[in-house]
Amino acid sequence: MKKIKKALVTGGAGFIGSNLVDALLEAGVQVVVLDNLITGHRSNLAEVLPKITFIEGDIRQRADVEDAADGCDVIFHEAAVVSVPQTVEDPIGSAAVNELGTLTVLDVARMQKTTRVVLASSCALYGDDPVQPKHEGLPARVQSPYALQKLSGEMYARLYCKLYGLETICLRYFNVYGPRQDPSSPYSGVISIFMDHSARQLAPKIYGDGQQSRDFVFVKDVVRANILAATAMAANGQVINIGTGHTVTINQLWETISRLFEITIPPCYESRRPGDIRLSMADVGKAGRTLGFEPAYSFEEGIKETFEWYGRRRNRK
Ligand code: UD2
Repeated sequence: MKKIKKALVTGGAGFIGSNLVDALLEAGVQVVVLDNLITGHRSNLAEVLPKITFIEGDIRQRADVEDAADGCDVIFHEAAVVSVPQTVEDPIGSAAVNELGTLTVLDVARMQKTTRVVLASSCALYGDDPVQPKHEGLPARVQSPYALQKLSGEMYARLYCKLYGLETICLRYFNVYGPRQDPSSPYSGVISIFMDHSARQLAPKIYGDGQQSRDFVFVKDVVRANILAATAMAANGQVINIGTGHTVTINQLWETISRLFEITIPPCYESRRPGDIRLSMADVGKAGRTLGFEPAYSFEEGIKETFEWYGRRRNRK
């Protein structure tokens, strides 16, 4: 595939989407953002607004997607209801976004002859499969509406690839963290919550014994994987894990973050979250083979950059 000329980022005012917008602009790509600003923030785009086309609209509205996708050769589909518990509370409302919204994006891409769609999927599909590391050949073990909705998006993507020749790639993100992750909800990513609590000198809650571990992948690596997925020939029609292949326990995470903030606050241990997964680690072999992707950020480097961003954010307030 040739260089990207014009790209649409759905959810471009969100955490991952806005980081992707920055990288696309740096690469000289013309960028359109479609975001309904329900969980995204205009402030995430403050510095780039004059350089992009921003459309406040919704992926559930076909006309909004048509308007935004006009003339784009690539669509990065990041817009979603991203909270697993929120999809448990509202399976129908979240399906309208995560399933029908995704289908609308794919269908508009088909009609407008967009070359390629890169979709954000999730390691949630693996559920509590005990196999480690998780590889793409494992069957889906759906434990939440969120996982089912992401699986449906993947299946539609593959179908559109086969039926209509639309190039599609699904990236299964592991636990993404970094600048602009919003810590404001109890279901926010654990790193954003721990950063926020440390900055305010508050004890964090650790659910369970803290020995559960996650494959934390830095947002700038996820962005790079997206750009590779948009351009790599071998990626068409594939589902690919995006993680690091390494894990960190939640106890280690708090130790690392509290050391950076130079605080010694013991965490409050609470009961394990229902359905919480014990160990989640990505097999990143396929990402290497098909995208030439390897994470550039070690956990320490990513955490340090995230820490610096939360510090700057606090000073701005
Ligand atoms: C992540 C994704 C989710 C889905 C899922 C797939 C995020 C924010 N969520 O959920 O979208 O893809 O993976 O399985 O990336 N924890 C604490 N204290 C806190 C918050 C969390 O101990 O204040 C623990 C939590 O119980 C869990 C771990 O930290 O064991 C990670 O929690 P999370 O909410 O960041 O992400 P996860 O893996 O539940």
